[in-house]
Amino acid sequence: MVGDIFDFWFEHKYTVPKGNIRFLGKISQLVDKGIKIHFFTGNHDLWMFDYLEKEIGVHIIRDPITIQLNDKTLMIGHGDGLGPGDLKYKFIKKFFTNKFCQWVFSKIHPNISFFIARYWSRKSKENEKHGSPPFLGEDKEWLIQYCKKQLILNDKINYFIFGHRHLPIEHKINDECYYINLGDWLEHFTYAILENNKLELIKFN
Ligand SMILES: [Mn+2]
Repeated sequence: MVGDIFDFWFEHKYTVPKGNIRFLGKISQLVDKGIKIHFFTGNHDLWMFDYLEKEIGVHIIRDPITIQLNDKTLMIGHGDGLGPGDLKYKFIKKFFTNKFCQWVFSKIHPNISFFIARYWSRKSKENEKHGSPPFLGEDKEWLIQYCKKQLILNDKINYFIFGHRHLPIEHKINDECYYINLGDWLEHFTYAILENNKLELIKFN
């Protein structure tokens, strides 16, 4: 799961956010069956600390990783703050991930801190809706720019898999390499499967 699973998530010492119970129950069920589940943190839920690892047994990953699956090399991540642009977010992320800032935030009464966070989350989503046309083209898609830069460092990567863009994308970078955006599960219902050494973007019916 490549991040932004929750609209906003924060763990206090003795409490976690209301809601999400059925989803967390389903995930627990899968983990109990022995299925390994990896949660990448997104910009909406980067405050998943160790609760979900301890309580449910998912594995939390905070930065993009490069792994080998079968014969393919994959780079997987959420995709926030990668590539050129988005300087405001890149700056704010330093505070979001700062331990002291997190401590201060945790001291605010949750009725207030969650109100602020949810208001902000809603606002950023509205901006995205107004501001983002379907596919901006190679030059303007920050994640494609990021993939191309990464390919210079490691030309073995076959698939770059990200979320964050909320748009299912299968974009060929070269004969050996694709950028895949998993889309979402609220509007597009898309996910990817790697089978027989081929990665496919699939729509859940
Ligand atoms: Mn995101």
